Amino acid sequence: MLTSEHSKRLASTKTLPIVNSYNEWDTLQEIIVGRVEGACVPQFDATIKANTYPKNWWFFQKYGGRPYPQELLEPASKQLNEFCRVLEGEGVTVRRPDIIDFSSSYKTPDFEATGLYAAMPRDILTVIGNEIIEAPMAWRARFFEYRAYRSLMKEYLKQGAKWTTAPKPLMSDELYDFDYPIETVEDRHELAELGRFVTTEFEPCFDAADITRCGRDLFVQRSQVTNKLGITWLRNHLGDRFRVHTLKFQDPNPMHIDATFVPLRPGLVLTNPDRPCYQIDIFKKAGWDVVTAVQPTLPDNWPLYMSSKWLCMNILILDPKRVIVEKDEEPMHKFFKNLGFEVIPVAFRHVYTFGGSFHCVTCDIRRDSQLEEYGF
Ligand code: DAV
Repeated sequence: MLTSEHSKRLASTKTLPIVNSYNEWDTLQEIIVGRVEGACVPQFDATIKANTYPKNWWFFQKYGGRPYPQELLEPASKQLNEFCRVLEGEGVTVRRPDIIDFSSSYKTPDFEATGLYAAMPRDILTVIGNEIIEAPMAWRARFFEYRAYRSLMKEYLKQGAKWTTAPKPLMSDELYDFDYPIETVEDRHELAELGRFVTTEFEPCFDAADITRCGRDLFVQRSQVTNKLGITWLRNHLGDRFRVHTLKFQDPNPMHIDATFVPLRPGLVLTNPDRPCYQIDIFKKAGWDVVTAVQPTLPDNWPLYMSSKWLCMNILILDPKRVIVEKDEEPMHKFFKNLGFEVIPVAFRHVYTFGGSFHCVTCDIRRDSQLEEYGF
């Protein structure tokens, strides 16, 4: 645990602004939970190929551009609703995006595509203090995803939030490496080591889920969907009040940091045993304890088209004592209890099939926190 010496209050807030969150662990008051209604399978292009495994390509080839099969949508929608009910029972205000038909096609001067979903608000939105930032995501299927959140954004704006949209990428062909070779995991390892990804540096792009927040210090990774220019935009935008650090992991296929590296509370970070962090000394020097996640329990035949079994790490922290963990990840329950957490189990595996778990499907709007620093 960190002592008060490591945790320095930088500002004090009496009444919390409507949008207010500086980290992943302070007491949660309001949250957006995504939805799968209207979801469309993305068309199979270079970016989808780079983030999925060959054994799943048939799914995108068969359904790309069409609504998700009903038999996948229904159980996921039920689990999301139950998750909302649990959050409300824990005293959290839950908001949902609008329902949009993501299968309608669109054409810009640079490309044509169909959409994806509003299931993963963590990918598109990040809250830093009282500012909510819409991320310039890299997938063409996500160009118009912001539309599902506009009702909420306008509402938060009227209640005093600072609302920012990062420069929208053109998503012209120059943003992508169409020759990115990805037939094998070895290819991917080699390319990731070289810092080569399916997105180029043509223009800034990032997914908000590649950022994790520890007060004044934000940690971001270069991934298949977040480029260096995107990180530069974020750093320049946030200015001197924040420090944006880039982390790199031994990961053949980085996309979103929240099943790789998860700060749990001041002085404690959860890491992925398959994806060691090259800069872990930043945390050790700051006096943080580093703990490694235990093995996931998801069966090999579970349909996971866009993510990995490490979704077991994609937990949601309600406050430094309470954490939501997937119901069947029993080794993780034990692990969190040993760390002093009360575990709230919620069944969520049908949502996994859409590519995320509790952290991915949410965007915390308000936590009872203020800007602090934690020893970095
Ligand atoms: O398996 O690392 C996790 C997050 C996807 N939104 C993975 C992906």
